[in-house]
Amino acid sequence: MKDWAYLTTVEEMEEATNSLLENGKKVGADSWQQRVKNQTPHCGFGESGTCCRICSMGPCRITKKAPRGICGCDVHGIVARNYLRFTAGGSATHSDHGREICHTLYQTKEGGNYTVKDPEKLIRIAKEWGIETDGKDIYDLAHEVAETGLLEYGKPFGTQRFLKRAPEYTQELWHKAEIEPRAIDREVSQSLHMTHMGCSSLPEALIRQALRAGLSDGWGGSMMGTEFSDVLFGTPKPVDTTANLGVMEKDNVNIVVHGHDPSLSEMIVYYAGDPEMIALAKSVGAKGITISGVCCTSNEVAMRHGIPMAGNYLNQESVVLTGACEAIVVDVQCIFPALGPLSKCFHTKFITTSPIARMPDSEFIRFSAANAGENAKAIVKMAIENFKNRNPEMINIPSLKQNARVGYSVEAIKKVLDGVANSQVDEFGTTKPLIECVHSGVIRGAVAMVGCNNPKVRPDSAHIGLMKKMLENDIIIIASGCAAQAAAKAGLMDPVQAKEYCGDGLKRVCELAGIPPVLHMGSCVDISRMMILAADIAKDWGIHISQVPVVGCAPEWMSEKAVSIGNYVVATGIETFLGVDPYSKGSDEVTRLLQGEDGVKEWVEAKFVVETDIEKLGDKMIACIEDKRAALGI
Ligand code: MSK
Repeated sequence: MKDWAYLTTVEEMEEATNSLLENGKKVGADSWQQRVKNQTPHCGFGESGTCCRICSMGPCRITKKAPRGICGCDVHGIVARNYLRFTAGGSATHSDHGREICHTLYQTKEGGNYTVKDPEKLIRIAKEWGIETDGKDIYDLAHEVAETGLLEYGKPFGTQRFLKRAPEYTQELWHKAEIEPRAIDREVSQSLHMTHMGCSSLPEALIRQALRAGLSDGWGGSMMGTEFSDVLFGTPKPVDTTANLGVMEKDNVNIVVHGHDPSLSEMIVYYAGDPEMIALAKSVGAKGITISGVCCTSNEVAMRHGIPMAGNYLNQESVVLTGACEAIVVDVQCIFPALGPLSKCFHTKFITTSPIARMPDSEFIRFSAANAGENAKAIVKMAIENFKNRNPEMINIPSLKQNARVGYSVEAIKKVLDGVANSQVDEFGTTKPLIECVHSGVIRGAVAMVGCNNPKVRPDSAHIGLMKKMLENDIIIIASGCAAQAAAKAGLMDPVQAKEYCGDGLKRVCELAGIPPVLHMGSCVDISRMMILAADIAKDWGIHISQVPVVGCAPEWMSEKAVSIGNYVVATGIETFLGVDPYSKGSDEVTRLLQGEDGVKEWVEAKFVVETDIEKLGDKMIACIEDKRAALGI
C-alpha cells in the first residue's frame, strides 16, 4: 500500500466544511447538508423512475397493485420516457451553452471585447467544414464559421458535421443503429415529442433516441462549445495553478466565478488584472484582487490562465461561508438558488448575469457580448467596493491548498507525449507514443473520470478513492468537470508529488513527460475533447474505439447533463461506470437495455455499469480494462 500522506484527505476537507458550517450557524445560514436531511428519505417512486406526470390524468405511480398508468403505459415505458426526458434536458443545456459560444464567436471583431485567439484552430475547423479560407479576413471567417455552427442547431437535412471526426466504423454503427444525430434542436425536440402523452412507450425506441440526443450534445453542441471556446480564448496548454478553499486570500478582494460559460469569466479575469482596478482595491484597504472559481467556469479559466480553483459543486456554499467572498458571480448551470439567501447572511454580493439563470435574492447584471467589457468592469468594481462591508470576525478561510498542473487539451496531451517518445511529430503531435505505452503495458489503460458531486456519495470520496486505485494499477486518468477539481483539491494533479504514488510504469511516464498522473481536460462540455482523443487513438492504432482499453466513469454524478454525457460516451463505444443510478432501476427491461449484453451494447459495443459500492465499481473498471487488453492480445 502506498503512503498518500501528502494528499489532502476527504476527512480534512470535511473538517474544513464543518468549521465553515459553524460560521454559518452564527448568522442563521441554511446549508445543503441540512436540506439533504430535510429531504430524506427520498421518494421511492421518483428514485426508481416509476412516477409519471407527463399528463394531468395522474400523477401515476406504478405498484404491484397498479401495474399500469391511467393511459395503460407500463413501468418500462414510464421509466424509459423519464430517462429520455432526463437526457434531453442535459443535451439541451450543454448544447445551448455551445450555441451561446457560437454567438460570442459571431461577435468577435478586431479590437473588440472578444477576439480570435487561436486563428489556426479556426482555419482548421473551417477547412474541415468545407468553408473557403483563402484570402479571407480572419473575422469574416470567424463569422462564417459561427453562422455555420449555429445552423447545426436547426438545419432541415443531414447529420452533425463533427460526426466525420469519428472513425468510419463508429459512423457506420451509428448509421445502422439509426442514432446519427441530425439538427441538435431537432433531437431535443423529438425527445420531448416522443415522450408526450400518447407517443412512444416502447423502451427500445426511447433508449435509442436517448443515445441520439446524447450524441447531438457530445458530437454536436458540446463539441462546438469546446472548439469555439478554444478559438476565442486560446486552446489550453499546461499551466500551473492551485486548488481548494485555501486559494481565497484573506487580505484581498475575493471574487468567485461560478457556472460554465467562459465568455463572462474571461472578462472578469481581464478586468481584475487592470491596474486601475488593482489601485482601487488598494484604496479600500485590500492588498489586491483574487479571482478563484467553482465548478466548470473555474475549469475554463484555470486551464487558460492558471486561475485558482476554490472548489467543486458542493463547495459553492463554502466559498460564501468563508466570510471573505466579496462577490460570487455566476453565469449558467449548477448554481444553487440557495446562494441568494446565503449571501444575504454575509456581506457577499450574489451576481447573476444570464437571462437563462435568474434567481431570487441576486443582483442581475445582464451580460452580453456587446456590453461584456463595461459590465465585467462594473462587477469587479462592485466587489471591490464591497470589501469594506466585511465582518472581520466572520472570516474563516480553511488553509487547504494543493498545487495542480492543468490545461491538457488533446493538442497538449499529444505534444507532451510526443516529446517523451522523441518521435517524428507533425504540427500537433500524434497519439502513437500513448498507444505504445498502453500496448507495452507500461500504462494498462485509461479512465475518463468525469461528473459532479452528489450528496448521495460522501463528497469527493469516490473520485479520489477511485483515482488512487487506478493510479496504483498503472491506469492513467483524464478528468474533467468537478471530478477534475476533486483531483486537484486532493493533490492528484501535482506533477511533482502525485507521480510518487503511481505504479512503476505510470510513474515512469509521468517523470519522462513531466505530467501529473491525472490530466485535467477541462469542463463538462470538454468531455467532447475525450471523444476526439478516443477517436484519434482508435484511428492511429487501427482498432475500434470499443477495443481501446479505456472506460468512462462518473461516480458522483447528479445532473441531467451527466446523463446526456453518459449516453454519448456509451454511444461512442466506451463502457461507462456510474456510482449513482439514473432513476432507471424501476424497470428490468430498461436496466437490461442500458446495462445488459443485449441492449445498447449490441448497437454501439458499449454499455453502462451501475454500482454504488465504489470499491466494487473500481474493481469492475480494472477488470474491463484488463479484458480489453486480453482481447487485443496485449
Ligand atoms: S459543473 S454538471 S456539477 S461536473 Fe460542470 Fe460540476 Fe457536474 Fe455541474
